[in-house]
Amino acid sequence: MADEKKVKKPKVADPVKASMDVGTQEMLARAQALDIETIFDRSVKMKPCNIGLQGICCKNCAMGPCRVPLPKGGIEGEDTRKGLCGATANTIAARNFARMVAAGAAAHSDHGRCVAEVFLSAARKETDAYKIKDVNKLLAIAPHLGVATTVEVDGETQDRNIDEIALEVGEKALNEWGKAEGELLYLKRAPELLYEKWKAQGALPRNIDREIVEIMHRTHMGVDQDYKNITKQCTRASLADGWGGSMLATDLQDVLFGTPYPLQAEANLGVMKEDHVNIIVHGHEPVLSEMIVAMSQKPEILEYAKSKGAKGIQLGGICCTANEIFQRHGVPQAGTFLQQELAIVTGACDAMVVDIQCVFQNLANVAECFHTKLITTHPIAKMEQDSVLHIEFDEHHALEDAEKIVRMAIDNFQNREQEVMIPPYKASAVGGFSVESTQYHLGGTFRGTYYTLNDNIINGRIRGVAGVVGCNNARTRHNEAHIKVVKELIKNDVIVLTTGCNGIACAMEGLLTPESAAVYCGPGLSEICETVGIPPVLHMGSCVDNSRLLLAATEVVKAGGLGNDICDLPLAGSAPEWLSEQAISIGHYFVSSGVYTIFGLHLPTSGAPVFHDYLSKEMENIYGGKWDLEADPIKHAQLMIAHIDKKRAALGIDKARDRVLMDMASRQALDA
Ligand code: XCC
Ligand code: SF4
Repeated sequence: MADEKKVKKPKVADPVKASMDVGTQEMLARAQALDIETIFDRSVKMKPCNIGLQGICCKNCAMGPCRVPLPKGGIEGEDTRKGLCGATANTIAARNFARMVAAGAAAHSDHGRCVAEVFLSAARKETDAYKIKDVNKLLAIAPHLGVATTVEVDGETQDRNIDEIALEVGEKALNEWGKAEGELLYLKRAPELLYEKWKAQGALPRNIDREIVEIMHRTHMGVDQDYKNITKQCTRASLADGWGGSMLATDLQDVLFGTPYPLQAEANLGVMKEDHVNIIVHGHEPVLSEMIVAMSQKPEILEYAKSKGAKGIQLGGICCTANEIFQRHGVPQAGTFLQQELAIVTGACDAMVVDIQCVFQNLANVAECFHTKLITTHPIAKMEQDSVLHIEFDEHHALEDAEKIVRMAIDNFQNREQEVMIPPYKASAVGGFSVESTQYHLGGTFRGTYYTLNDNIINGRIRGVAGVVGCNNARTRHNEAHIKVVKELIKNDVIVLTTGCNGIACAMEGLLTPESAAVYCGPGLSEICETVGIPPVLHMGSCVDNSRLLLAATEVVKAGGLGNDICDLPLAGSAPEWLSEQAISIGHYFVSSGVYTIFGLHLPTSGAPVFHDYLSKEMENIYGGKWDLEADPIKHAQLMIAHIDKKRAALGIDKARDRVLMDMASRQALDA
């Protein structure tokens, strides 16, 4: 018929190309069958802007956006590209990069501030919901904030009252965000040489907020137009994140909710249960999720769930909320960043509770296709869609808020309309490797230091240490680069410390189990894992917990025998599938702390080769760390290993490793 137009089928993603995870593929196929669009489909429909991707589009004033594309064959001779005001490609890319650092540092640090505020209410006893749980950790961090843990009474030294210490720690901590004078107190926790480098460069952060504000000022039209000077401010702001906002977040969370110790759980969408009320918590701040965990274990709440026909309540986490409650309570990880929509597509998600960061606005559209209640909880993170509920969470009535949310999920259990389809895949995972618990594991009860780890690095059983962290990115196959990079590293005897969505990806792949060592590791690392009983990939928490990696590296320096600074260590950092501005801030504080740091995909610096070279070559001469980029996961891991070997050679311990491998080979020959 004439008026019957041919309807073009919308372009959708190929599930197998979209993710390496079978459960994810199945859920994506289900979403497509139900005509529900997800991020995977949008990623094949919409191309990224190639100029923005290279970091060379400036929209910092109304005369722009000024775009300064890099010619295909690069630039020979003078680079004459300029914006209207004359800003060069280097200035434009550096300013954009700096604004990413500012946003990332702001996100982590504002999270930290929120925790500090809750901490202070707990110390002031204004809330019943939050208490000082880990007194040892409180006593351990107090001196770093200049808080005394003992008092003199009649010439005698006595232990100071815990409540008093907590109060002063809370006040001193909160002061770090906006104090008028001085420098961040935690900087002195770094190796002395590193601290001196920062000082000599004039890169010591003064307070957390100020460095972020200063980036916004400096990158305003017509202010800082020297990419090196802008980069220095990136260092200051990112250090205020890593050694400031993030580290305070980690520490205060540990004091309030407990320092993680190894425990076991499961990971992937298969942790959801058809006959249970499923509550998915997603976002970052454990302030909320801790209360939901506590509430969902209460006998009267479980009774209520049963009265509605459910067998119980199943919690699951997405993104860093998953990491937080996994490392402290063994709550299963339902999935990474890219699986958030798919948790709803199971049809079994009775409530998804979100707070801040990494939450897709499209969750609202997906939730509308099911019975799922989508609940925002944070005053700074709402959604425009009418279907989204907002239950504002406040530490002064936290338990009441959590109860309201959990009861709402339970009430919703009977409203499931669509057929439930939970992909039956999950893996077992061991997590909870804080700096403190790793110390215990590696050193034993009596030693309790990193000496044993150093020893095994020196004798070559462990070739080096890698921090592999960060997000998923819909522009690349879900989890594939994460897993390939990590497997290549452990195969080469490099022990991996993981956080963020990489941690969840590794959990889903079964790499967080001690048993995986025998399957995937080289002989040296496999031997260590077997002897100590640890997985080859140690889960150290969420994005803010990258601060644990900084402190672990510092402990290794202190334990001796591997140089005097973080940059001397056979250590490398990686974010194979990065996406967020937070990742740029993390990358930059790792680099500024002396770590060789490599990202996958692309970096928003490629359009300004001189600025890119400054980050990836010259920065090494200042702090000993540098940026690098490699999209191919195997080459990416090999670059990390090459850096580790370079450091081993500089330390004069490369020979030891040759011997170890020969020993292993001859032993295997004997066995055969
Ligand atoms: Fe977000 Fe922290 Fe990235 Fe995952 S990893 S996508 S920031 S949840 Ni930090
Ligand atoms: Fe263009 Fe300069 Fe304005 Fe940026 S600041 S948009 S380069 S005129």
